[in-house]
Amino acid sequence: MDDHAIIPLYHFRLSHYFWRIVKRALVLLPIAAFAICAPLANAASIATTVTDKANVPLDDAVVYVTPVSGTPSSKAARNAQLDQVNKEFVPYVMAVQTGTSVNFPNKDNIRHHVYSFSPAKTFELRLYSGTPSSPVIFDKPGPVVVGCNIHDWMVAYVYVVDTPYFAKTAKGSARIDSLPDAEYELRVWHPQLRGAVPMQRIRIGPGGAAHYTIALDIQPKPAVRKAAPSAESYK
Ligand SMILES: [Cu+2]
Repeated sequence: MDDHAIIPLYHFRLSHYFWRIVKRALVLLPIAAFAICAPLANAASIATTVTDKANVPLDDAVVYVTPVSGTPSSKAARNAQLDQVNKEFVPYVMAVQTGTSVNFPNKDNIRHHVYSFSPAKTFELRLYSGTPSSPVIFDKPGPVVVGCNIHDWMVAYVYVVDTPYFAKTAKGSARIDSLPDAEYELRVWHPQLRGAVPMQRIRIGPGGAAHYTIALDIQPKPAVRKAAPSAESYK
């Protein structure tokens, strides 16, 4: 054991109290000017930066917040699609709210056989072209690893969350808007995350805009996703 072992798996840093105050002042100025005709918007947003332990910004991290009490009043879109293009799933990671129907259109001119053995959703779409007539309904929260029986390298992740408030990082950044004032649990998941999903309680106030930096302990992404040339014969 080296002394890195005592560092927690993750840490959160509320880094911009200052900006929060400045932004609030900037937001309140025009609102104050128009207070007679417009009520104060009762929603806030959070911005996050997600990196690995070496501070490299990460793609494909799912950031989500769940109210500590009560049920969210809004709902995310209840339909989504996970394409197959050039013998890859697109996108590689997709976050959806519990109850979302997902279509799996095959945009290649060969057949795919899509399946998952994950506890959150076990399903199989047997060898098909085009779009299967019935979507797959993701009705339990958790990670769902999706594969193709024909093309072993094809992999995608559907991450199912019990909240409408989620976003996926691009170049380390993700932002969640329209958050009602409340106390939330902020979590971050990534396909290569080691160990448990980190969680931090946060408090969102009216018109607030907070920024969080999260460093995840992730393992290296599998290097090979494309097929070896010989696998091309399995068309
Ligand atoms: Cu396939």
